[in-house]
Amino acid sequence: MKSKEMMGMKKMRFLFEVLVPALLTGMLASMAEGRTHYYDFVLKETNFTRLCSTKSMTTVNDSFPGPVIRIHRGDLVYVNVHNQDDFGVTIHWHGVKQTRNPWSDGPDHITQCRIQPGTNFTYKVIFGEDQEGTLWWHAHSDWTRATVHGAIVILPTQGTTYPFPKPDGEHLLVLASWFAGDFNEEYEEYLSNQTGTSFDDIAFTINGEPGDLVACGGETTHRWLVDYGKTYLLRIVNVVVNSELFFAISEHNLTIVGTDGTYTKPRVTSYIMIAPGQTMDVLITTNQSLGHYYMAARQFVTFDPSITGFNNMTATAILQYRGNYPPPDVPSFPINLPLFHDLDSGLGFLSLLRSLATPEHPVNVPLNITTRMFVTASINKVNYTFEGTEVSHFAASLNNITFMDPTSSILLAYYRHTSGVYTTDFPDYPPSYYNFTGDTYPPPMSVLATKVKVLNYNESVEIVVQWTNLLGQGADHPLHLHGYTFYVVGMGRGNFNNETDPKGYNLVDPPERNTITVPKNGWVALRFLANNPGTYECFLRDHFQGCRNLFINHSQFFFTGVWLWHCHFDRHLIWGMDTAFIVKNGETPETSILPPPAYMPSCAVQSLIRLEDFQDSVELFNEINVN
Ligand SMILES: *[C@@H]1O[C@H](CO)[C@@H](O)[C@H](O)[C@H]1NC(C)=O
Ligand SMILES: *[C@@H]1O[C@H](CO)[C@@H](O)[C@H](O)[C@H]1NC(C)=O
Ligand SMILES: *[C@@H]1O[C@H](CO)[C@@H](O)[C@H](O)[C@H]1NC(C)=O
Ligand SMILES: *[C@@H]1O[C@H](CO)[C@@H](O)[C@H](O)[C@H]1NC(C)=O
Ligand SMILES: *[C@@H]1O[C@H](CO)[C@@H](O)[C@H](O)[C@H]1NC(C)=O
Ligand SMILES: *[C@@H]1O[C@H](CO)[C@@H](O)[C@H](O)[C@H]1NC(C)=O
Ligand SMILES: *[C@@H]1O[C@H](CO)[C@@H](O)[C@H](O)[C@H]1NC(C)=O
Ligand SMILES: *[C@@H]1O[C@H](CO)[C@@H](O)[C@H](O)[C@H]1NC(C)=O
Ligand SMILES: *[C@@H]1O[C@H](CO)[C@@H](O)[C@H](O)[C@H]1NC(C)=O
Ligand SMILES: *[C@@H]1O[C@H](CO)[C@@H](O)[C@H](O)[C@H]1NC(C)=O
Ligand SMILES: *[C@@H]1O[C@H](CO)[C@@H](O)[C@H](O)[C@H]1NC(C)=O
Ligand SMILES: *[C@H]1O[C@H](CO)[C@@H](O)[C@H](O)[C@H]1NC(C)=O
Ligand SMILES: [Cu+2]
Repeated sequence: MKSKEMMGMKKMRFLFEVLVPALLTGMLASMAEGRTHYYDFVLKETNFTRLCSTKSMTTVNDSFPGPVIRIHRGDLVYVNVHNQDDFGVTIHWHGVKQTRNPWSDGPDHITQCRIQPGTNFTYKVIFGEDQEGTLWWHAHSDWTRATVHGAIVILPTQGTTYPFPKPDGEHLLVLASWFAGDFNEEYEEYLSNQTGTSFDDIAFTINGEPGDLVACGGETTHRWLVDYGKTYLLRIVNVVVNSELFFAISEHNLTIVGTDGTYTKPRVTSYIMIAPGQTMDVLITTNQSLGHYYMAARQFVTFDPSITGFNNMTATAILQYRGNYPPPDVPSFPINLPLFHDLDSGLGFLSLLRSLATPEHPVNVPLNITTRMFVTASINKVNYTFEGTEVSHFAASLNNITFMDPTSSILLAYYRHTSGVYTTDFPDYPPSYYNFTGDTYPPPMSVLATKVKVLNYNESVEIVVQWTNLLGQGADHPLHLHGYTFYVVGMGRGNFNNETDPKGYNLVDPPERNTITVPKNGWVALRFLANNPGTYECFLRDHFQGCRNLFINHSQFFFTGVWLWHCHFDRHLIWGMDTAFIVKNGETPETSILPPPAYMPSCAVQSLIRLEDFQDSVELFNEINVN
């Protein structure tokens, strides 16, 4: 019997149980979480003409650089990646913290298998609450990132503003590599060459164009039109594959206000040094005579050029004032752009930066360190047996461990002949201490292994990374950490002294980065709080063994992310200068990894795996991740 009363009660209950909470969460969500954006990325081959020749290359939506993701702080992003190319790819959201969500972090075979040709996969891109400024996205499989990349702009939360006077306009510059031939062919060739000297960027580009100073460059040089008497926010991203760059604008100083999606104290400089993986937000005031001014980028070379050679090409774009004036024959060139081998300008620039450290943009430097690591970063050699013959090969290492990765490593051939299983004993200290920056050193042979480091939730971590001169061949190493930003509390030349150097740490306003250069002949000290869980466990319907074994031998499994830590020179990455952090879950659901998405790309070539079919796996996943 339906009485009026009951109907009324039902209505009330509906109101209170459904509508009111829905309204409330709706309101809260719109206040706290911002908007949700959906992007479609279509990955396919397109012809591009540069340096007098045409080649086909893979880009997103036919654009080089690719589309910009433009959001406000606190927004959520979904990117549906449609792979219409003929090889598999993954996409990484560089610098995005992906809070509790390593599922969408992207590195090939570390957090996912590739999105296979003809399939699509949707990434959920979760930014850290405090991230604001400029980041970027790129492919994270092979070296496809050379052409598959784009910027991410994070504007202040709706209703708030920048920690500096609102700029009159803004502009984006993506500094990239240009390779001569077919990318994949070159990569294969590189893998097969035992020296690894054959494959490097042959030119650099600014917003896709190498500029006036190269053959066939002039017509399409990137131009930025500005008005006199304004202040612009310029967002600069270095997506180059194997080089750090100096960048300057003729007769215009740059005021640095942000790096890697965080704000810095304003610093006036006539040039910047920017490593692959880094972003920099700078203000420029257009108060010079009406005219054309070059914006120029050239390589900062820290390796021995007699061994590897180097790309001495300078990429240019033009800053052009609007107005009526006779155009100059040639724009003026930035005389402050440092020369290729200027180590002092490189290191000097790094020590310039400070966090903003205001109540709105605070620093939270861990002070009570619970995990300490001292890690050497080296170029060295490894020997392994390939088809019965002992082969000696260039490699790179962290604490003398050359990370074996089943796909991106040059050691693939070796790997296929072993049953590698990852172990959690990545060493906290190097096996021996010597004069790291000296001219004599121990045998430059590292150990091939897949070792990762385990951190408990909320551990306060300090890592000092020491550059070494093994083989007499070290360059800078721009190390990038996934899932986190860290504070750069110290940096110096020579060997790190663990008694005196910590006394000089900046624990007040150290810069916050996701990528930092370990300087040639020097060291760098980093700190972060391990509060973003990422576990490395793989699981199969009825198997649970080491992931590496599974990867090689089985097609149907999935695993979630550890946070990769690696050199952002891809040449060093494929030589094994990487490891990963497992960060365990905290004790509550809010401090644990998010549940897996409904689909992940399958490691079998054909298709996606429907994770929901693996009920027992999900249970296993939950079990594994309790601690
Ligand atoms: C990329 O191209 C697809 C297909 O043309 C389009 O639907 C999509 O909106 C484009 N994405 C971006 C970010 O421009
Ligand atoms: C790309 O250029 C090559 C020659 O360089 C040509 O054979 C091919 O048809 C072009 N492809 C497209 C899609 O235009
Ligand atoms: C693939 O794209 C379609 C729409 O284009 C979407 O409905 C589907 O969810 C996508 N699949 C995955 C796994 O992201
Ligand atoms: C750039 O800054 C330096 C140091 O502050 C100053 O001496 C110089 O005049 C500035 N140049 C321009 C073009 O503003
Ligand atoms: C141009 O602006 C910069 C930054 O505000 C300032 O330091 C400089 O003195 C100005 N130069 C001229 C010529 O007005
Ligand atoms: C760049 O290097 C090439 C080859 O070593 C050399 O011929 C050329 O003069 C160099 N150019 C500049 C600007 O240094
Ligand atoms: C530092 O951390 C350790 C381990 O978590 C704890 O026992 C100690 O009380 C902490 N010290 C301070 C000063 O917070
Ligand atoms: C490594 O292999 C080379 C030959 O490729 C050999 O000369 C050298 O002695 C080997 N080193 C070690 C430590 O096995
Ligand atoms: C380490 O080697 C460098 C370069 O040869 C030298 O200048 C320095 O004095 C050495 N340090 C020590 C402690 O021997
Ligand atoms: C690295 O390990 C190898 C093999 O154990 C050893 O021969 C070598 O001396 C170690 N290198 C350093 C720098 O400790
Ligand atoms: C400090 O450095 C010395 C070598 O300079 C090393 O022997 C010692 O183990 C280090 N101590 C710690 C706590 O890392
Ligand atoms: C690298 O190896 C390829 C063969 O795979 C060869 O054609 C090429 O000349 C080699 N390049 C160098 C620089 O050794
Ligand atoms: Cu490196």
